Amino acid sequence: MLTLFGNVESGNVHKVQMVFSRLGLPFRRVDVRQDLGQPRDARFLTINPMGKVPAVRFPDGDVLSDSGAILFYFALQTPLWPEPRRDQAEVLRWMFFEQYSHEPALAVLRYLKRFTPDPGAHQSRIADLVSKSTFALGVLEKRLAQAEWIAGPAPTIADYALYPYTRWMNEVGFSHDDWPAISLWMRRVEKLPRFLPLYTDAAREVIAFADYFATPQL
Ligand SMILES: N[C@@H](CCC(=O)N[C@@H](CS)C(=O)NCC(=O)O)C(=O)O
Repeated sequence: MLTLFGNVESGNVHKVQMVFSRLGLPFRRVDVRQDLGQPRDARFLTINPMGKVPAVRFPDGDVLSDSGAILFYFALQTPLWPEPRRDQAEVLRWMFFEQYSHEPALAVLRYLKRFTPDPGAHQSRIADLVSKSTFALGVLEKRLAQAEWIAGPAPTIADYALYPYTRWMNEVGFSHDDWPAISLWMRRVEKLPRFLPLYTDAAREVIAFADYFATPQL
């Protein structure tokens, strides 16, 4: 069985859970918690030397990390990855936007506001991230006012990549009501087959960090 390393508070991990759920792929999850510094724990660095979740371990021991690479790997030859070359480039264009302009603003803002003990100590950084998040949401709003799905006529992994941190905008001070096209798109995503809501788990089994590394199994 596949093993997913990560936790349910992470949007990058949730993207992978959503796609596994959509594709009906069974997996177990090893709970790797950022709040405990576990992605940088020496034991986890033997799994992903980049020190980040998500990572996926295949039954033969091979490990693939980074949400975009994982989504691509599993979406190939499914309807979530289009055939025409230009459409493939469009999916990548939005996934790169997510990783460079969207997630570094919205996810880091959420981290500072929700998971640091004193968000007040980060006020100027927070102000900068609010501005960058507003811009990124504006880009999405314009796109989704003209298109039903992020990267073309049908849902792709770009929609899954952009959903979690966009949906969590309300955790960092934005209101869904101010972004009507994004809100309609989120509802469309939520109606896709086997949609997995945020903070829920599609794993068959959840293994605690210490237990997994006491007796690592493939
Ligand atoms: N580009 C990576 C980013 C992954 C990432 O930033 N993961 C965070 C959790 S959402 C993490 O593991 N942070 C731990 C750390 O930086 O120590 C991806 O999309 O998978």
